[in-house]
Amino acid sequence: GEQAYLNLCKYILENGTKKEDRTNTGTYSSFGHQMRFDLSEGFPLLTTKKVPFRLVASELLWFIKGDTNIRYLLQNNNNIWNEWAFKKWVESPDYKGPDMDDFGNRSQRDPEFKRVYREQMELFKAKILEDDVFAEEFGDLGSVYGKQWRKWKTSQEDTIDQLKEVIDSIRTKPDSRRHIVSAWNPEDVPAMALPPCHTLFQFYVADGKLSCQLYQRSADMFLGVPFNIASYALLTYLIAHECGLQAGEFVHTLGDAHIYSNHVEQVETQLGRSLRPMPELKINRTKESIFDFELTDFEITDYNPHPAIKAPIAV
Ligand code: THF
Repeated sequence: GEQAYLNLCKYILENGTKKEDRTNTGTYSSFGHQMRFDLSEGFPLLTTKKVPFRLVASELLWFIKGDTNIRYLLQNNNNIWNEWAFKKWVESPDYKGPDMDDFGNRSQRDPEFKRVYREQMELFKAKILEDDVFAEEFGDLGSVYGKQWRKWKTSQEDTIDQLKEVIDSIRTKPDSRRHIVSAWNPEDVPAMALPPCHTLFQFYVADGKLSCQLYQRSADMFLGVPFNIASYALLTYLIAHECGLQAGEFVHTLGDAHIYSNHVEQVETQLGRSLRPMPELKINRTKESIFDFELTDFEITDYNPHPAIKAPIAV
């Protein structure tokens, strides 16, 4: 549960190796860890800081739809993937605005640059929302989760709907050891801005309960992981609902588990807080298929977390 998350953060701060990374932010890093969350005890939304469930849910619905364009996220006031699309835009020959090279790091060091960056980002967001042609070209993140889950490209010019197939296999062959969805497509990886962090997940059915294990190759412990836990927990609840099962466990296995050097203070603040009772997830039981759910079909109740803690995202 949440204690396992806090213990791992503490472990990484105390024992992690200082390691440089792609984003030039610097991290404390440790390889190969596992956390378990019993979904029958409640919904694993962290209570030691406020995690915005609305953003977790709209991102998951975006994946489930097979959508890879940030327009849907922006329409739902969700900004968590903006930097990736923005990066493609400012690196394209069509972009004629002020230089945005290395905007993630520079906006943290230079307040004047941050102002210009924010301005450009607002213009970009407005254009994605208003201009269909622009959105088509610059809002699309390419072969990210939605694509690999729903429209995996085969060598026969065909596509595979891994999500639909895994749900069918859970229903018809619950004992199978092949309930797997892979987001890692080696052919696509070299061309991707951000190869999938959630590499592969597997479902498991026993005693009428559905469990899920995720292998995450790279885990941003402070910003990403709380989202990832809630996201896969929600996915497991939804698939369990569709298959007439109870939710069992979410097992979270991590490769490179890291804390960015500019998140250390935030993590220390969080480690000083005490756990509160886990919230509950209510879902609209009149809907059956996970492909029919909308944001208004979910509700989190009894959630009384400690306040949110702000931190910059590494791009
Ligand atoms: N890049 C990095 N560096 N870390 C990641 O975890 C990550 N993701 C996704 C893609 N690239 C990544 C994006 N997921 C937030 C949370 C999850 C994200 C991106 C950003 C974030 O900033 N959360 C804030 C709230 C933001 C808000 O209110 O708008 C928070 O406090 O939780 C790996 O999945």
